[in-house]
Amino acid sequence: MTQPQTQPRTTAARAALAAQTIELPSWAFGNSGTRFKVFGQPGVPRDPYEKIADAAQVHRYTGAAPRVSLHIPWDLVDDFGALRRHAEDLGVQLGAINSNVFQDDDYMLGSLTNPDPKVRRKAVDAHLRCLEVMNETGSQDLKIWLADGLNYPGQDDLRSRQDRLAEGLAEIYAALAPHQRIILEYKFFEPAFYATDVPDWGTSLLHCMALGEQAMVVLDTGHHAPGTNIEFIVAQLLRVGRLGAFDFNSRFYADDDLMVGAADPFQLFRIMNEIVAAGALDPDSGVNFMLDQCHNIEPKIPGQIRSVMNVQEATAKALLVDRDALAAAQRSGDVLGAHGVLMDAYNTDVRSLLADLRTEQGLDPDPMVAYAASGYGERIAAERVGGAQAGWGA
Ligand code: AOS
Ligand code: ZN
Ligand code: ZN
Repeated sequence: MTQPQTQPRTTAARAALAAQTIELPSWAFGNSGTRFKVFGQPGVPRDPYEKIADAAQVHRYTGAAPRVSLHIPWDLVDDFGALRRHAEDLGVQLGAINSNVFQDDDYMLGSLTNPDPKVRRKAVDAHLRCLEVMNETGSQDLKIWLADGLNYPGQDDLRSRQDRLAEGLAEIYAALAPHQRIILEYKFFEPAFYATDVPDWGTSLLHCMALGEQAMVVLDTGHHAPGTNIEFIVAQLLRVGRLGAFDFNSRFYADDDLMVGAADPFQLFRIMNEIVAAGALDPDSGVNFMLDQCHNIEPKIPGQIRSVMNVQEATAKALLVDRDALAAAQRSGDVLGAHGVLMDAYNTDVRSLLADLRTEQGLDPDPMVAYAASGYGERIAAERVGGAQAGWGA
């Protein structure tokens, strides 16, 4: 329902949406798949330079995706300064650096938690190398996701692994520059199936608190048991100032990494509602809104454009919540009234608001149509032969 008193809220929403940024994953642009099959697509990038060029297309048509996360070593190049300049020439910046300590045979029994001190040394060194890369790329966030865990009870000592993890993280943390952060991701299962070493937000938070102010939790929306109330975790981490970033995606069963907002747009709205309510949408709030997705069967650049739009739509609805009416209804114990305020915002069609905003920003109101009309997809399909795999199923 559009009423005259919604006008100031709409104006404020437009300003907040204009300032919102979403970081893209370099691995979304490479070929990906499941353990059953990786489907190659025509025109996929052959190197990190081409991944950045594709990411820049997403920014070009949405105006909301000015950073690209890298994965080391998937995105290793000889000269990160040159990669940074390449990104800047295309109007984007290099974002979080993701460490990869899960693809060497040495890491079969874990990386920072491995019982063998030599392997732990190698894992810490891999992170120190990531910090060197960050100094060249200008990145602020070192994102750590560990595949560490156990498949069988008794396989290793649960508590000793936490001690080793704390020790490794502390050495990496000590090497951070003052403007840099460790952002520690949790995942409740996979690839380990009995016990994961950082399985939940509590474990991540405990390690971050032991490390210091520059360590924050990453919340990957796909990394929870079915039915988990993710917005509660968001609210809780915001309360203590430790929500460092999101890895946005959708899951139907497990860590499916499908497009954000596809499986449960209402959940995404509820998450963004907590963000808006806490003032954490502000670019200075320290929350990095990232995508962590792969596009196995759909075209990748449009898949990323659609995802950015999905985040924008959920954010717009969260910004339209009538906070005064909600607070009043909550105070007076008006259960259905309070719920109704939230649902009114969720049920608002925000597509024309976002289209108008894009026009105001000099963009095409429909990024999907504009990208399709640009001919970029056909051009890369013709020019690029032998595109690279994303690196892993992501
Ligand atoms: C793995 O499941 C995590 O979501 C990681 O954040 C991420 O997908 C990986 O580092 C990308 O390869
Ligand atoms: Zn993730
Ligand atoms: Zn994941």
